[in-house]
Amino acid sequence: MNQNTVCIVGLGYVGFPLACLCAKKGFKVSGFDLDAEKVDLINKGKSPIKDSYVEENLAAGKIKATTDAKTSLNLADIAIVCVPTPAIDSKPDLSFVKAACKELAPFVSKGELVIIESTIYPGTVEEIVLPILEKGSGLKAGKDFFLGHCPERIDPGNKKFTIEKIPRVLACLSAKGNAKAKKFYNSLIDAEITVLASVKSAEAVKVVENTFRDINIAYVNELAKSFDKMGIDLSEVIKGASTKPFGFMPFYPGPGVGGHCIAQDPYYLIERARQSGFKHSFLALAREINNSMPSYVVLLVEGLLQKAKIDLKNAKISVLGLSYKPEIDDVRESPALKIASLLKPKVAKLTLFDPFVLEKSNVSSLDLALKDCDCIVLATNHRVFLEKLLPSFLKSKSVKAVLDARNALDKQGIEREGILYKGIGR
Ligand code: SAJ
Repeated sequence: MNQNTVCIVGLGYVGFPLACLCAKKGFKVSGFDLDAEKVDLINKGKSPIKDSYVEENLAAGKIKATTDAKTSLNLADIAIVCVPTPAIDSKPDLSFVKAACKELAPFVSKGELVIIESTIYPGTVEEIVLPILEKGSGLKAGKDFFLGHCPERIDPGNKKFTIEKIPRVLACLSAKGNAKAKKFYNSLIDAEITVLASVKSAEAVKVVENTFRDINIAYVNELAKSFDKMGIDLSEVIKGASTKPFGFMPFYPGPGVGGHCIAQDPYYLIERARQSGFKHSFLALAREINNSMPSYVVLLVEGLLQKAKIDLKNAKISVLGLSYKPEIDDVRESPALKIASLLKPKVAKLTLFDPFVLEKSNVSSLDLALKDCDCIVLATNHRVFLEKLLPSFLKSKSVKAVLDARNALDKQGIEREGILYKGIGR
């Protein structure tokens, strides 16, 4: 199997770690991407994404990246499509998948295995991908070449579940395709590879597992709003409920849901179901609740400043953390950026600082971020913030109020220093 040439179409957060893993496992690897800068970096043995696992497993020089379809796609025995599938105004956008398949189609050869890893909705492979590949290649899917879906499950920044340790599910149009795909992923992944009965089931798995997360986060976010009214500390309640060894799974309220997975994948399921005549009102409501959290945070900031007798229009606020989750630099759909844009027109001075996202920060250090600041908004619970933002340190910086949008700081200690504190449901 490892004598095969693998071509990864799309060398981003999903495709590049996959290309590194294929090279590490001995495959000949070519990568195709439209971004010449990214291609140039990779050919210099550098990573186009900040990810410690990837940087340690770069397989420097073993990935031939190019922006020219012919030189990469032409040689592939196995082609894996890992292009973005965003949601634009809550609607799925499959334009990148279609474009990638149009590039790939003329180079699909007999016996080739084509796998879509991008998150797609059920029916995409058979109704959208298959016609493009058959038309462009003149070959029959499932007979002349093999076609299927293996949803990506990469978790950026997760050092425990690195790409080769994450179980995968897949399904191809034919039994032969299933066998070839299972053999390929078994040669890469040190975890269970499950073959499902249909491509549509495999397409549904990813949107279901990520929608599961979205509705549960919406659940605790709504609880946070209600417990703020009732004066109950939700973090205490979740801690208590988590002592139940079965039937409960903790999720945590926050400033909203960011990232390119959980914030977007539900729209793929909602839209496909709508096309099929079913309205997912519950899933849509969960999206609304999570999307309402940045404004809720701003409302809490206004209440906090009122308590501190600070006029909003004269307030100096520092938003700490810009990425959508800790220890990464990814700001896609980040609630912190939404909070910043809502606060900006309302306050006298808005400082932004994230050590992982210096290019969007307007100061270069935490000290500078806290200089002459009335109120901090902790939007991303990076470890370095939890270590530094101790009550005594905040006191020393004459911070008057703390809006802890991650319920991550020492509430009692901060209040003991005479600093106002508000969490989310806390
Ligand atoms: N979030 C909360 N409360 C929670 C959990 C998450 O507010 O209890 C927020 C996070 O702060 C973030 C967003 O939701 O803004 C998404 O968080 P996430 O932990 O789901 O992280 P992602 O978006 O990187 O999700 C990925 C997903 N992986 C894939 O889609 C392949 C997801 O399926 C994983 O479950 C998740 O990583 C993970 O477990 O870390």
